[in-house]
Amino acid sequence: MKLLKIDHLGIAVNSIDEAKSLWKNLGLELEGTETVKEQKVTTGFFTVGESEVELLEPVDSDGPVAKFLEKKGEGIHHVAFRVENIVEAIEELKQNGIRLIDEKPRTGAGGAKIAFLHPKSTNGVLIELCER
Ligand code: CMX
Repeated sequence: MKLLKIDHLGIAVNSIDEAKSLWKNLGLELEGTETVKEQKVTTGFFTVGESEVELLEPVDSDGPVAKFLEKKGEGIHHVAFRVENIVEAIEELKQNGIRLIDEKPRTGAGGAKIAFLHPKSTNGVLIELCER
């Protein structure tokens, strides 16, 4: 497997509505929001060159982003890398002993196939693999 590019940076925020004005001042327009029920989050995307910034606002107090905000406050939540074939990538990482959160891809925002690696096996950074 090979990481192809940074697909997006996920940033946890309390409110996309409040956070979007910063990104407007940085020259970016919010392209729309989408609630991903399974992840208990609403996402808002901004395109930056060939990558994106994804704001993450919790919709439920027991979801992963709500827990992150409670523990660490607003900030970078995950880095997502594009891969060509996520099923093959997961299999290869498993064989190499990398701890995975998802052993099968899930559907994320925009219909992407996504899978997370556990931050305990990735130098403390939550990594998402993403196939579009
Ligand atoms: N980045 C880095 N470390 C993180 C983290 C993050 N985003 N979230 C949690 N951690 C760390 C915690 O600090 C904690 O470390 P310590 O034990 O040293 O304190 C450890 O991971 C366990 O954290 P926790 O608060 O007890 O939380 P959980 O174990 O319940 O869950 C995690 C952590 C990463 C397994 C969970 O958040 C998860 O499954 N994440 C994947 C799904 C997700 O994040 N979805 C939201 C985005 C969806 C999208 O982009 O569409």
